[in-house]
Amino acid sequence: MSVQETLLKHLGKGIAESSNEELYGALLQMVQELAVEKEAPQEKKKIYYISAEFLIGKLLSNNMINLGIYEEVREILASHGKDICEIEELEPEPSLGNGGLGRLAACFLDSIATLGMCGDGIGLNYHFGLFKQEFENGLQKETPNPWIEEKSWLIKTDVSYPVSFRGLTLKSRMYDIEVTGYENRTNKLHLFDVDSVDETIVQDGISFDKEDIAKNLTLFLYPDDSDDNGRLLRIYQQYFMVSNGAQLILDECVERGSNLYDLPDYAVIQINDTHPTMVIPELIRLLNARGLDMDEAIDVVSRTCAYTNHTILAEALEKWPMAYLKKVVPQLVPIIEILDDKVRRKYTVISKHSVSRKFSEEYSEKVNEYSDESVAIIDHGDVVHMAHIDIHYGFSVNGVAALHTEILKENELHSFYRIYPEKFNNKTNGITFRRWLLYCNPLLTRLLDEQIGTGYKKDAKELEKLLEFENDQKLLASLLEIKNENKKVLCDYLKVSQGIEVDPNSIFDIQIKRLHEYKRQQMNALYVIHKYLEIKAGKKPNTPITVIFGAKAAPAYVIAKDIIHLILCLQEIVNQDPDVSPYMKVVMVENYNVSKAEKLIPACDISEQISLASKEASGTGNMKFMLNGAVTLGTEDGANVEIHELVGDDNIFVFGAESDEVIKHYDHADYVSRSYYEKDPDIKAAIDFITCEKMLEIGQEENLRRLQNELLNKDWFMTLLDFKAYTKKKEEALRAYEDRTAWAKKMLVNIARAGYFSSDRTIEEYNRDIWRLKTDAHETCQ
Ligand code: 26R
Repeated sequence: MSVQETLLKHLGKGIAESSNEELYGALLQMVQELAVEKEAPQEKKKIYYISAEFLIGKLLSNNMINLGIYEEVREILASHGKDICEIEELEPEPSLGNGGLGRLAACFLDSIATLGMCGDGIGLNYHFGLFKQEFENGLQKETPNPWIEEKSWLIKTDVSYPVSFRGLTLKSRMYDIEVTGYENRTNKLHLFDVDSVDETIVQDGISFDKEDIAKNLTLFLYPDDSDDNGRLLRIYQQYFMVSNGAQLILDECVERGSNLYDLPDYAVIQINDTHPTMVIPELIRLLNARGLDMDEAIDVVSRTCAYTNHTILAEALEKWPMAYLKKVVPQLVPIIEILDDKVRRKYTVISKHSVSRKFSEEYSEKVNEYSDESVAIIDHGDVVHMAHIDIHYGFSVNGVAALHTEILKENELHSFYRIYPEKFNNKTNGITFRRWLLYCNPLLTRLLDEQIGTGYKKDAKELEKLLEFENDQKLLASLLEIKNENKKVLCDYLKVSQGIEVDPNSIFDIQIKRLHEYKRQQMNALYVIHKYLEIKAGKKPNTPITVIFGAKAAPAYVIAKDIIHLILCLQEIVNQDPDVSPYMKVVMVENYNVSKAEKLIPACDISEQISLASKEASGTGNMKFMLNGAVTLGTEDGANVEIHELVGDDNIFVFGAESDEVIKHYDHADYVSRSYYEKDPDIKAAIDFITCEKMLEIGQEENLRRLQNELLNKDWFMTLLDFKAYTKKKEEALRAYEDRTAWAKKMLVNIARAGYFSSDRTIEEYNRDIWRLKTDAHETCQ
């Protein structure tokens, strides 16, 4: 049956006569069917990517692209007067992740299927995704974000497992989402849920009764990477996820022929940060129950699990109080104690709080000193270090960018690196080009197709063919034209969605990511103030600039919310000021999410990647911008370092203290932000402005003063240290933009060198170094 016939079958009436809602429903069913047809046989060994977050975004267009029917469907609809973009808008976005970690997991599933590998995702079916953000009186307000509708991508299965907590056993329900590979097989994302979850217990905003586990277990995605709220519920969620995952994995492996002693030949489990770490003790428990003795179970699990670290921020490194684990999952406690005991037995214990400076014979040559308790699993008898379980009882530990992995080895996880150097490896992150180029930037995609052929879609390195055209005036002009078109589309969208008018001929400078002090949106905001004051004083830029932000703050993260308030106040002051608004506009995009990113990224000129060096593990937005022809303004942090190496000094704007210097400041505790304020009049003026009369007229004094104090007296992420270098570099970038041809060349080099950041490359490396699945010679089960 042709695509058109299938669509008509599902519609039951003519296309022109159907509403967009009806078309959406029919397309969803059709795509679902086509995806199922591409499910491939299970191979002997399989990768299970287990993650508390899968920020998959909308799936309709993505799946149609991967199934190779997008263009055809678009044309069929158009020939009946229907606009595919309007239909796409009807799909609710599944926001089952907070940010980079969740989006990375989604890109990885796409690449695993695209590379024809047998591998599924395992996670939770949150009924409400990350909260919806609304701005009210210049402040962030959080509201629930439902995404499950009658017609949805979720396929209800009859797979169910018992999961026991202290005094409570729940029966799970597995839902599946088809994961289509680009012109390749379909895999699955398994999302576990409980039937008893009750959406009606949500009252005003996003608050709900945290005690009633049967009703709230999978109600919400944990929205905080910063506070203590709902920590117990978080442990319930994590255990529910891993217990279901472990039971599913064991059942599947047995079905494929495993006798459990050979589990590592049948499964590899990639643990996405520490959120799924309890899968290790849970698997050990289950294997033990199925007849393996404790040592055998530990050995088997240790050869099956691999761990990825995504952050060095102390507050994000999970440590669960033993008391909490005893309260929620007492069955894991004796196992964790054994795991801890085994680690401790490798050392000579010299006091209650410190294990020896020396390893027992086995390790004494490798290690002769390390800091107290630094590698223990249970700290001071009452706190469990989740990452330590992963490192001791997994076979691989990886960071997500070259610099990040070096920092793990040399600083954060140094004692572990000395014990297990062979476990450490780097896997620089990547992004799926299907969503972040083919889908979101059709104009650029078409130009590339014409210019270098379509091979780059399967082999991203082929983008380098563009380099031959570095001096091709026609191509350079096309790149500028496409950027301009994309900017116009964004302008229309901003006008309609937020009523803000911006000039498509201005420079689009964009910073979109979660709001966090280390990412330093506050530094960008201080630049806006600085520029505002300059324009007021008569120093007008040649080309106007539009500074665009998009960010959600964790509901309990006070300073992050103050920074949003600052930006919203600046948006009002700058845009309303007739002296300034012709030269500069500020836009804070409401409810930044994957769909908004798809609209913003293709329209960007300058990509803001300004985290304090050493703090951003990798970043992936930086890669998306580069691929779409934006030029990075950034610090030597995370994957920016690799972007810099790939494009060379002329095609990136790098500034600021480097990670060594930053780490020294922390070690010596010698950074004093106030001294920068006192010695530099520009810094002083910008900081003072935060609480000037104009600001207090429209803003909340409490929020603005608190933020100003924070910057002056604490500034933990060294905003003022880098501020001067930042403004200087930004001016340089703005000047460079004036030479259009030279700028177009920078765009070209960025696009051409972005191939390295395809998640296909990342996944190939995971497979080569960690998973070791067969991809060509197919070894199927039984
Ligand atoms: C457990 C809870 C407190 C929590 C902590 C931290 C929940 C979520 C996080 C998010 C962290 C781990 C995260 O998203 N890290 C990001 O991972 C991306 C993918 O590797 C990186 O690109 C990005 O630099 C990093 O911040």
